Amino acid sequence: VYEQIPADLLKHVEDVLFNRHPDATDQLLQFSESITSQRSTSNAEDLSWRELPVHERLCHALVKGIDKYIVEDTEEARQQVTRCLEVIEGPLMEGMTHVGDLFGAGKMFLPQVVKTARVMKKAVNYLTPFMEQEKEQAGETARRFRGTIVMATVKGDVHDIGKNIVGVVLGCNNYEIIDLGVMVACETILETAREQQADIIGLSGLITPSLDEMVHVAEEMQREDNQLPLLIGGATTSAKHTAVRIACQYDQPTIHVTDASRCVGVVDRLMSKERKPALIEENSQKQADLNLAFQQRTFPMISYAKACQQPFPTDWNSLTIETPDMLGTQVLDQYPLEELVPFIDWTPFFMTWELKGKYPAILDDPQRGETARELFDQAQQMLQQIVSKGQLQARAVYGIWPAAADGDDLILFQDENRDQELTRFHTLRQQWQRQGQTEFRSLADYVAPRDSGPADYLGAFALTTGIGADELAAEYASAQDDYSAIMVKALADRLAEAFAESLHQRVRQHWQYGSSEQLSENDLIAEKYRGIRPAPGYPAQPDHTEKRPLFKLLDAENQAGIQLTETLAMTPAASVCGLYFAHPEARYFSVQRLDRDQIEDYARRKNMAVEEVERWLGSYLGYNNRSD
Ligand code: B12
Repeated sequence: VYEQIPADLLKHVEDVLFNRHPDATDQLLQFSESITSQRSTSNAEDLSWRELPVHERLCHALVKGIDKYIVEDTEEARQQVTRCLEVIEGPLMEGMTHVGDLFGAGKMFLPQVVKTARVMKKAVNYLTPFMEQEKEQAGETARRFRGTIVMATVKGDVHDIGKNIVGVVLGCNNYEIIDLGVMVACETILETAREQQADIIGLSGLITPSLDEMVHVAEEMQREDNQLPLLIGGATTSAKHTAVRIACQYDQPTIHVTDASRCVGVVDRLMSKERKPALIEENSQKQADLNLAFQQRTFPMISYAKACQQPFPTDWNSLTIETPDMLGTQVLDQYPLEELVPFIDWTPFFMTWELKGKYPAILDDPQRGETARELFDQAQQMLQQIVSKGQLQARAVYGIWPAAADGDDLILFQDENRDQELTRFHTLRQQWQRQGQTEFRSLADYVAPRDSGPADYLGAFALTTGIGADELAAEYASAQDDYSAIMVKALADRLAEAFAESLHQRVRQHWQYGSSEQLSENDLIAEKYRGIRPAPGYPAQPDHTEKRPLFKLLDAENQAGIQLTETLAMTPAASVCGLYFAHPEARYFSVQRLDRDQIEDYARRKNMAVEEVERWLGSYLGYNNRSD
């Protein structure tokens, strides 16, 4: 960091720090003023574009995302035409097409496009009452959109940043987006599509249980003989899953779309009579290939019994297990947000906005740097506002308990007597034998077994920074400001991860082994500490149903204000929960593929039907559990 300080600034700062001469402080102040005045000259608004004809001004405002003059310019343009639709179809659409082209060609980035959408919305909003009037007078019901898309995050799932981004980008391309929000039941999606005479349905989901709901929507669309194309998107969706599980339920095109920059191309082709057949053909071919690969896949699996005999080994007698200075739960209510800010990992923030690259290097990236800097500045301003006005609430509950491994289960005891079981977590073990693999891990390997001698512990947590996020985002959205609405949610997510990092540090200190830890914030982000905090749903324990005992243990609903939906997503969306393992060699891993023998054993241990376990772990099965 020291090396990154500009030499002139560094000299002034060092002069003050090392007391090099009596007027060092004055000189530093003078220097800072000179920088401020340089900044204010360079930041001075260049208004030369205001001299351009109104047509060009509108285009400029859209491309640059400037909404300051949009209402007055739109009004001026309206005065020059006979019907206001001409303003939309003329200069505004031209501007939007230009933006679409620049985005498509990779010359414009997502944050800029979302800002463009904000300008467009304001213009259209201004014109809407005039257009309604004109329509009434002319007695017409003209459609001004290129197509209508009903979008929803499926039942049980609460995440919508990705869906909202896609909605904005499509809206920018003059598609009408009917966004039904989150946790939307299949019937509502299909009914709305019928009522609104939609052209396409788009589904989004973040966690694996949502994949099943998407299959259900496809089945229902088939049952009602729906003819609309179905788009599938969201973090856990994949081209493979769409081909193998969703598309085969529905006769009409079912297309997986990886990100916002691709969705316009797909939708444009679906809406074009000429280009649609080739897209359908391409998609079917791709899905046939994926299906074939799926049918032919083989996983060299070892039996569950064998895997249990080759765990990650620990010599429990030589391992020192520290005793925590707390047992049971503790609650952090209204945790100060400013304390979380230094723990923020900014790299994923840029990923959310489709700006790939590591922070801080991305700020100097030759292509993305300018957009990244502007986005980052605006994020800082919004973050400062959120923190100073307390617009989000951070709450957490965490705890540490005496614990022991019992086979692949983890028992938590009431107290140090270790005779009364408080709760039990269940873990899954690797069975897929990759080349040279000799150990088959389960999270249970990181806790001392019951009969091994040493007394061990396990921690757990649930936290949120999302209380207030939906309300604040809705305020911005209703003011036609999707950019700020998305920003609020992206920041709430960053704060959630920051809270997870900060809480983990606190727990390591309670657990003694972290009390001498000397790590910078960057070291923390790089996880250069002892111990892990795997979450139900992550690759080491992909079973989301493990959140149920976790929530019960922590009383997370009352203590942290977090609820579980029917498919075990957490609401508010910016929430994380998980377990703490202190084993010095604990590492994150992925259980990858599970065989039937383990699923049967797991179902027995969890007292669940095998079919139910198979449903929750569908994407992780290494065998075909279906008759088709
Ligand atoms: C950031 C993040 C979080 C954030 C917030 C997530 C969010 N806002 O959605 C926080 C920290 C809160 C979080 C929490 C959790 N997370 Co998380 N998280 C991620 C991460 C790293 C990135 C997701 C993201 O925000 N991407 C950016 C957005 C913009 O992308 P997107 O949503 O995918 O949308 C794009 C496309 O998918 C597409 N798209 C999206 N929707 C649609 C719709 C249509 C119609 C179309 C055409 C396209 C489209 O276009 C979008 C824009 O380009 C992913 C891993 C990953 N790399 O994907 C894990 C991941 C999604 N999380 C995961 C899990 C398990 C969780 C937790 C359950 C963990 C836990 N126990 O606490 C919780 C659940 C929270 C809850 N409320 O229930 C798993 C899910 C896998 C699974 N087995 O279910 C992942 C995949 C990590 C992993 N490798 O296991 N998470």
